[in-house]
Amino acid sequence: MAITLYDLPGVEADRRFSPFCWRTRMALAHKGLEVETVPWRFTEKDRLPQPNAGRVPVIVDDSQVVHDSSTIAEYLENRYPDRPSLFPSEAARALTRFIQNWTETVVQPGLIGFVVLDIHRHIGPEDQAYFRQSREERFGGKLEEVVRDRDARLPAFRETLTPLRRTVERQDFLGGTAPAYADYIVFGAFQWARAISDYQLLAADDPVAAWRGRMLDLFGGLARKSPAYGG
Ligand SMILES: N[C@@H](CCC(=O)N[C@@H](CS)C(=O)NCC(=O)O)C(=O)O
Repeated sequence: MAITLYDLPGVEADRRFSPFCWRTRMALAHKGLEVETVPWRFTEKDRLPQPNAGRVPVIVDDSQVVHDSSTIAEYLENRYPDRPSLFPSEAARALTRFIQNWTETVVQPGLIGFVVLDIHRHIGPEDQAYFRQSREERFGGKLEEVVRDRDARLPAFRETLTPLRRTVERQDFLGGTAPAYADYIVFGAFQWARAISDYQLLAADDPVAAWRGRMLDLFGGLARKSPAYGG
């Protein structure tokens, strides 16, 4: 039976943009597991299966409900040990935490400042007021103000990607010759931006863009085929 994934859509049900859900989506594909996705909007807290933390991803596998992308990755690894591994060694599993923390403290906070207004523009109208209010509280200002100087901030943002750039110009994936869960964590952030915004975050000749292209090609072009405004 297919695993059910609750996933965040834009105004169109098939535009999936959550960075955390993309981690799970890629992890399920890596394991070769069948998935049925359920579009879930920010304001539909009551529609999530229990237990949950009011956030997606949430998966249902048989009757087992698992939430939080990291917990889901661990669950899939333990439940399906004979499928391709998300963490090719114990060391990889430990080092993936560093990648996750870097993504969540540097990459994602950097990215949101470029795309937050586009998210507001492209989510369902029923979610717009909630999104604006919750994010303006978080940023302490209007979404329009948050993105206003984004062109000026772009060089500094690109500079923060140096550790990733210096890695993927020497090897195809963070996992080495093959992708691993660490790649899906970082890729989720870029796919988030790409799905919901046409803002060009990466220069065409950036090795990070080449790596992102390799990620887009995985699993028969799973992410590339998904609706996106970005290239
Ligand atoms: N730590 C969680 C974070 C999940 C998360 O923040 N998801 C966002 C979507 S990208 C969400 O559901 N937000 C609900 C809200 O803001 O109300 C994970 O790794 O799964």
